[in-house]
Amino acid sequence: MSAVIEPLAKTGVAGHSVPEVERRSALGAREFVAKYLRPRRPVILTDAAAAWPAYNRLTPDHFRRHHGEKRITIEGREWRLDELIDTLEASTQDQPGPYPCKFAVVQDFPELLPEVSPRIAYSLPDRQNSALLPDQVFSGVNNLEIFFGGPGGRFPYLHYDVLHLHAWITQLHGRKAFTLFPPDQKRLLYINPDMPWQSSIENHQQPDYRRYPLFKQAASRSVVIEPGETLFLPCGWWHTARSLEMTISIAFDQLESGNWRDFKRDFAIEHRHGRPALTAAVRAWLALAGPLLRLIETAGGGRNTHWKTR
Ligand SMILES: O=C(O)CCC(=O)C(=O)O
Ligand SMILES: [Fe+2]
Repeated sequence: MSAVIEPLAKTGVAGHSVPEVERRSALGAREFVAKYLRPRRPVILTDAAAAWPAYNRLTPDHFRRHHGEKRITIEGREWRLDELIDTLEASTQDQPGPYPCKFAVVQDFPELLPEVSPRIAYSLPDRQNSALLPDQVFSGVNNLEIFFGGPGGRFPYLHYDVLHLHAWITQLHGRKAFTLFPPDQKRLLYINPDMPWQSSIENHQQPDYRRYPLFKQAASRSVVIEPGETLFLPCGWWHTARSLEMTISIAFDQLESGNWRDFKRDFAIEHRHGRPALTAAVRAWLALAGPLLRLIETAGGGRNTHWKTR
């Protein structure tokens, strides 16, 4: 059965509509920065991951044959990867398999690192890899993940990526639909007060609009990412995803000068219930590190094409 794809754009209150997400190939680095990164405009890059050995090559069969014995725990149940892929392939839109099924590549699937290297050049610089920033700042952020999904698999909540990081998602296999809400739609998204980067709307892909009348007015745009394509999702863009068929995706985040200020604010919010002295010390350090990092980047630094493995 082919998947039903919802209308591409949902116009919001007062006719607000979200512009189409462009698909670009062979995009120049400067044009990427000027047209998409700085204005915080999403874009689909058709060839950003073309240098990866994995590009258009890693199929479910490949994982079944070469990594079938790998173990993964999803919602308390342990699976072998070959068994999980069989289950996902046999699932349907009406009876979806478990989702999300994901591994932290560096920690749990390091043999995949060469397959998804080098890091996509457009996603550099990345301050997550800077020796100036303690790893603890990024606790809870998985900086490189692989997702497996079957038809109908839905991401559980609407969100923007934690700490206002930019999100990058590359489809290794199969098509995935993303629904995107611009940052200014936040007031219509029923933000979870405890986790301000998440929406509290239940069953958000088919919500009960009587419970969430404002959500009905939110403007959004749906895009389908094809195998080999990469979605760049700027910080603060709310999103959710749905697997249209058997899919394998790679996801990671980026911190650079453009989202630094929002990152610092979200960091303070994230740690508001933590140890006050420690949080204050880290914030003071971040205030110093920002200008230093900018100097380093202006001189061409901070562009490590290796994934952060420490
Ligand atoms: O690919 C997906 O299901 C969405 C992933 C995502 O948005 C995330 O992990 O932050
Ligand atoms: Fe996300």
